Amino acid sequence: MNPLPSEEYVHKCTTACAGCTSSLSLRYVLKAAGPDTVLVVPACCTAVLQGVYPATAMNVTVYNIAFAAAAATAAGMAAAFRRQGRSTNVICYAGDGGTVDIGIQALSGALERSTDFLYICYDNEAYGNTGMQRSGSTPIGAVTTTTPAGKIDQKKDIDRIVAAHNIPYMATASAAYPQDLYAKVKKALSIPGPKFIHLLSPCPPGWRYSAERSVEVGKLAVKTGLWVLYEREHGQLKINPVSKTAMKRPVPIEDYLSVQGRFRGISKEAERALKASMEQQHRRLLAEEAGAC
Ligand SMILES: Cc1ncc(C[n+]2csc(CCOP(=O)(O)OP(=O)(O)O)c2C)c(N)n1
Ligand code: SF4
Ligand SMILES: [Mg+2]
Repeated sequence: MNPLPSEEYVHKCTTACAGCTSSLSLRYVLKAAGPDTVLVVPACCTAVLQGVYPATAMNVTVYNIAFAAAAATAAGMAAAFRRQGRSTNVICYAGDGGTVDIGIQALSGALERSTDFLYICYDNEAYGNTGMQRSGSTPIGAVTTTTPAGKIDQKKDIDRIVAAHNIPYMATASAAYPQDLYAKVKKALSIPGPKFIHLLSPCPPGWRYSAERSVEVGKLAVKTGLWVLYEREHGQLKINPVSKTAMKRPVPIEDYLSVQGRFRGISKEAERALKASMEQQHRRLLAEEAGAC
């Protein structure tokens, strides 16, 4: 296993909560992207944890933009850079609320117009920055400040929505698997056109577990099969070996749910629905990988 580059583009002075995997993921993303990168960040925790100039924690250019406009902004920026003959990476780093709900229109437009950029959705499964309200990406059964009895709707499947745009590269990843995340960002940035990476980002205060367990929670998400690591390159799906193993011999999902306070008291019905949609996703992905659909 090769060590990741020692260069740091996210300094230690972020204002992120202890154990924040959104900021940890960003650290790996920028190690892969390098200094010739502009980050486009809508309203979200990242817009706060980056700090305020001149005391910013970021060592690349960051463009903060209104919630709904990240992908539209990135599209204009990428077009301007390419017109100037510059290969600067344009990366949107947006939360799940800013992606699956509020920014979805701009995202769809940018994907459809073959924008040469990478869109990363870090998914802490709620509107974290404003106190953990439910988003379209919150899983069924999870308690948030606006779903005190547990969310009654299923998580929106943004990956299938993105896949319907037939973009050249998309992947799922997790900071609990840094080498994999790094390699996927590198690959994405080597491919022209629109790319999308969906990161599961465990969030200690929102998910209600203690900060030192973040990597363990990220690994449990994968080992239970609830978060499947894969990539789809020019329509060819490849599931990571760790997720293949999880599909065959999963760790019980109760092990993932029981370490998080947001699932305390989850109903049997919601747990069954969570399991059923996971199994359906596995069948769909395995069939696609085998070329059966
Ligand atoms: C148009 C608009 N509505 C609401 C807000 C308030 N707001 C700022 S960040 C945020 C939550 C963003 O959630 P998400 O995109 O999931 O990112 P996270 O905070 O979880 O990192 C909200 C509701 C805003 N800035 N602009
Ligand atoms: S609320 Fe969650 S995502 Fe936001 S900074 Fe804290 S740990 Fe990170
Ligand atoms: Mg969020």
